Amino acid sequence: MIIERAEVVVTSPSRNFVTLRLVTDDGIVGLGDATLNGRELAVVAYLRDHVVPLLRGRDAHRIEDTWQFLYRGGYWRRGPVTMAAIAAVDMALWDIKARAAGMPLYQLLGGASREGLLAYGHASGSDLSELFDSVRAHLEQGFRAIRVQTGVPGLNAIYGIASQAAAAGGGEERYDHEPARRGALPMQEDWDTRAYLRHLPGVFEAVRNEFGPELPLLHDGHHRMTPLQAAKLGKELEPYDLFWLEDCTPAENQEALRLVRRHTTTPLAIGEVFNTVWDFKDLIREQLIDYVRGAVTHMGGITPLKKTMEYAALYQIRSGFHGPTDISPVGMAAQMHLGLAIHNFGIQEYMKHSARTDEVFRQSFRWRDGLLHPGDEPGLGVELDLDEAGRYPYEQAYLPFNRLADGTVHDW
Ligand code: KDG
Ligand code: MG
Repeated sequence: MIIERAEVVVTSPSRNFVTLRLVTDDGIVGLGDATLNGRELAVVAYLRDHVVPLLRGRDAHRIEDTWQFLYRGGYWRRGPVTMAAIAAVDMALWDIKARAAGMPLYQLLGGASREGLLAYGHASGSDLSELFDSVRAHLEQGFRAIRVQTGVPGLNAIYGIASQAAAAGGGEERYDHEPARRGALPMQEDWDTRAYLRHLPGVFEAVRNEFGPELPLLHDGHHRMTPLQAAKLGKELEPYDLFWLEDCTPAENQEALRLVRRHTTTPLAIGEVFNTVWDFKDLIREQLIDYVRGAVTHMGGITPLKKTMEYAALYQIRSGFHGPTDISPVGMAAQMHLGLAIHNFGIQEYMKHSARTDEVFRQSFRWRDGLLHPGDEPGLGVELDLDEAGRYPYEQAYLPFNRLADGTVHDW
């Protein structure tokens, strides 16, 4: 089975998505997600100029060989642009192989290890009453695990608060609180870690008092604390029994997690900006994390993320694949199949895509009783409607950035 055609489709139904579409000589179509939020066109160029010409004429069945060829053959390894491009090829080839076999992909990955995937949703509010409403709304939608983010007194706009992002969207269709805003320049947000640290433990105390001890609660620190600050927060959150504290420190300095670990038993999740197993290697071996946050789309595809999870399984470390709306329906489907198949699945982040996105990408996944299931259509279970996709051309969009009160740029 030969790859006859390869094309890169850019579409922006509510937000930008980059999709690789491979067609084989017997007419099977495979899809791969290559979306890199805020830097989408760099991956488009990488794919169009450097990868598509290498794919035509290759045997579509040789997934491992093609992955190694693109990774090692490029000489310049790793990095988000390269790995998102390779991820799209890998996903599309798994899609093709599973369609050719007439099976949903999870069957080829070993079959289902569970009925469905526990998923967490994003509750947020600028104050406690808004936050409680948001938690209740998520419970009504069936979520059995909830991420909690709140506004911080004195800060106007911070990561993860839906109402602020919706307001900043200027009345455009709201598709959850996607932070990348359309426009020629990024938005500025503000930050003060001491104010955040004073505020957050009280928020979790209030949420526990209101919603009880059972509900799994998560929180994203979004790379903004120093190691000592993260250690202090982890310790102070212990009474509220978090499912995880995510990205407590910037991921580049992995030694920071040794210090955090020495001071707290709050479980740690990290790695949404990681690109390869090498980024996770030491953290896994030293048991400095509890959850692997990699996304199929940014880790080079299903092939390497499956290997990473097999390595993590040796240390009882589980998956928590990154699943915001910037992972396209194709990328989400790929990680749902993987999550269903592996033994050490932990939880799946799930932000619903917009109705417009769902018209462009027709999907077969199910959402029932707080569990996701990728469905039983052959392949990934996603069809890309090219006519619909063509109605939404690319629009420039940037993620925001942070400044402290004195004007210093800070991690966002
Ligand atoms: O593109 C950036 C988003 O993917 C990121 O801000 C979302 O941190 C995130 C999360 O945990 O979903
Ligand atoms: Mg995150």
